[in-house]
Amino acid sequence: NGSATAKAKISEKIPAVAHPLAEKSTEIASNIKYHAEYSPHFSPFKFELEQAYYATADSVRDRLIKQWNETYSHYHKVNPKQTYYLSMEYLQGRALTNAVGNLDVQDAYADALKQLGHALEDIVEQEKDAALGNGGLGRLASCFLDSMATLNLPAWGYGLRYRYGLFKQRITKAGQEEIAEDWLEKFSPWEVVRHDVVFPVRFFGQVEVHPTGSRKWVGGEVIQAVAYDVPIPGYKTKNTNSLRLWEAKACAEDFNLFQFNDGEYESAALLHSRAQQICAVLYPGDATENGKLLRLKQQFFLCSASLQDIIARFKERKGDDNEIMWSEFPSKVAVQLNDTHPTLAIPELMRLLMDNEGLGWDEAWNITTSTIAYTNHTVLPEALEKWSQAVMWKLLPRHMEIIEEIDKRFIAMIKSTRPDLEGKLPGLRVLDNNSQKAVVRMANLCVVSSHTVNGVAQLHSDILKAELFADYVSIWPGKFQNKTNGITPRRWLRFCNPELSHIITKWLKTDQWVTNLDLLANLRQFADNSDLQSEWELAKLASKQRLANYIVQVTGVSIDPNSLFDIQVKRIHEYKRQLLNILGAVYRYKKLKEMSPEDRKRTTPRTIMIGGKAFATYTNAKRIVKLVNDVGSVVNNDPEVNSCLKVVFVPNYNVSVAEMLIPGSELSQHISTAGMEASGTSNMKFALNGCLIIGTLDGANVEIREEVGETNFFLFGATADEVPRLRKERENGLFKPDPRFEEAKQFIRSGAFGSYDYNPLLESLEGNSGYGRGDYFLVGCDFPSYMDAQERVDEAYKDRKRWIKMSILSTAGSGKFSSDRTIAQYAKEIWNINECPVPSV
Ligand code: B1N
Repeated sequence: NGSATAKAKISEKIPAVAHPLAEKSTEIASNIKYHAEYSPHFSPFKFELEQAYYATADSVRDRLIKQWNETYSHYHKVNPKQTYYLSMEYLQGRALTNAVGNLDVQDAYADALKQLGHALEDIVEQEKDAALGNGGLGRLASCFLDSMATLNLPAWGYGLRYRYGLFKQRITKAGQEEIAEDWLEKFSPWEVVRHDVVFPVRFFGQVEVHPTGSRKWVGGEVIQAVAYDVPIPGYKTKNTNSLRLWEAKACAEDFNLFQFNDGEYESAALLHSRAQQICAVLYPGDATENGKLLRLKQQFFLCSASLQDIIARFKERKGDDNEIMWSEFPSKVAVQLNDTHPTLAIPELMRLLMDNEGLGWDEAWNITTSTIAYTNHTVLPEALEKWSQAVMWKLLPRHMEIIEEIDKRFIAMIKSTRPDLEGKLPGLRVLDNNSQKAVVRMANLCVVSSHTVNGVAQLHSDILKAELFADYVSIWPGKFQNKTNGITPRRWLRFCNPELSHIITKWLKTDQWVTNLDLLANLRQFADNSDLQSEWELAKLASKQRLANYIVQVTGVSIDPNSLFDIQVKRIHEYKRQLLNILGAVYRYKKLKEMSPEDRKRTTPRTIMIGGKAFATYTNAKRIVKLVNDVGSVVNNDPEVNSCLKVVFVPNYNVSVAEMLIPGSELSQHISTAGMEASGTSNMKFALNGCLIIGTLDGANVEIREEVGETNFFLFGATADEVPRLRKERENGLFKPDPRFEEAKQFIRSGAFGSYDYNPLLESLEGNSGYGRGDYFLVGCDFPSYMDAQERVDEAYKDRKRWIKMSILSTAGSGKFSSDRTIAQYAKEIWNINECPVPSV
């Protein structure tokens, strides 16, 4: 890049006098320049893209810190009830665009950077994604933080500061390769270490019983949790909340100088290296668990540090009479568990209240159960966490005592109040001593100990109530709720799709939709207006062009912006059925090959893009990645079909890639086996950006279809209540595969896409029994209706006006899926908290 050196000098005309909260672009430019010169991260006076990014981020951070401190003091003064969201995952993505957008200084910063020889679009690209999560569950947590701040809610996130986030995916001839993602390689300008916020967290050890009968956990190893805070600005509001990420550290005393001087370097620093392991990597599973001690340590580390911090804050904010009123704890604190991963918060809160604060069981139990609420995110049996009791006794002996007591009291309660359920106790208990390995069932512990349990879409919550938690519902009918997921309209429309945003604002004559997404419904009245339609089409085309440029840059495949852009991006999992998609593509390719050139010209040209990461040890998922790439290599290099079909695997799908793909999409696939995807959230992002959905009646698809209208949704496939019968029928050999399905599989087997052995993958769709075999996910059953729906898509796309209208109606129907709506419901119906806006003085 020849102009880089020309840009590399900081404009000499601009003085480095910094007003940290400058409003005018020239002052902002001098502020950025100040940071470039005086911040110690780089040699001074070098001002290439990277230095410019860090200097810009530092300048933006100054603004955030001011609001952030004001927010903390305001909450401290008002002392409202506050929510603490506990999550092992946050998928924050990049922060710069979001920060300048929420602060409403985007134009001023763009202008300032221009004066300094840079474009804001290039600067934001310098930032590495903070990928401290795996997929939907982690991204949901990040959308929730954005909405909590925007709604001025006193609500924070707690998580872990993983050194390495989700792996980077590289595609080679062999398929997916995982590379460690060093997001902190240089440093993150968005985090502030709080050297004064440090809590000890113990592992192992034993329980000491005092003559008074009180119990205390002692011995073992103690590791320090240090707070790193990330500011979470709300959109056009002063409220700036915190995401507090814990990092593990050993004490200086733990370093054994004697051993070190004896040359035993490794053992001298044993505890230091153990501490480092705790936050070294994000657990790379999504919906699967493998019982690793380190994962359990991570979970406890998050829970213990966060609860000690919460209790310390509660004590600090005690009333004038200086007395700590523990009974008031639940009216000051709400704790939300993001799935069962932070379940240990339950016994840890009990332990802290009883052993440290001297409360009795009943009082501690009342406080705990009125403080904690639990969100379930999956019904997949392999994702329901179970921890070995033996491992737990070793690592957390005091917590196991408490869990045993919870289990014992639950049994007693059932026996005395619900004798009819006694026969079901083995399945309802927290402890499972029946199976070969005695385990703790974390979901059961959560249900028994929470005041509220919720699912993440209506269908999912209904399934929880009817199946997984049915007997608990009969015990506590009022405990179970639904909170349909949502996404933040800031990141997922306003900032990632400025073209469409401007059109919406123009036609609605207001930009209020950014914080009141229901206003999008007013677009319906213009859906037939040809002016809006042509503006809409142009905006889509611009995003498609941008996406096409990106695709050729990362894959070398050039795609045609006039073809139908069809996208499926999500973690690779058999239940999400990327196989159904690629088998459909294979069949389409085969038919195109068989057609006459004239017939081929009459087809709807398509670009099928598939992206997502496979869990490193999930063999079939990795085979799917390989298959998509192999199909792409053949199809994209076949001159006969080249103008009608492309198949692209989009590498390294992450938040930033999503921000590029979603605005450029026209059709997206949400095609999981009904009943298996708890909600899905990318479906909402696509619909919001005017992308039509081809999908099953699963998760939030059901509600999206209701909102956008059934004529604007390409529905196919079995429903959740048909699935058990269809599986049975397969087992009994009653399933007759569609000839198109057989043809697609046979084509792969014929070696049309190379010599890799796809038999094991294809066999998972055949046979008639067993999990993972016998087509458990019903790809074969749904194939014909899927292909029919795809034909309806091709037909619909030929009528551009009709398609654009459907696209407008899709956006217009997406208002419900704002995470602002979701969070407002949590605040009112679960947390019982109120907004606490920071006054603008
Ligand atoms: O949570 C999302 C939902 O939209 C998705 O449908 C759901 O699949 C996802 C173990 C999970 N459920 N369970 C997980 C993540 C990590 C892990 O180690 C399970 N992720 C979901 C948001 O509600």
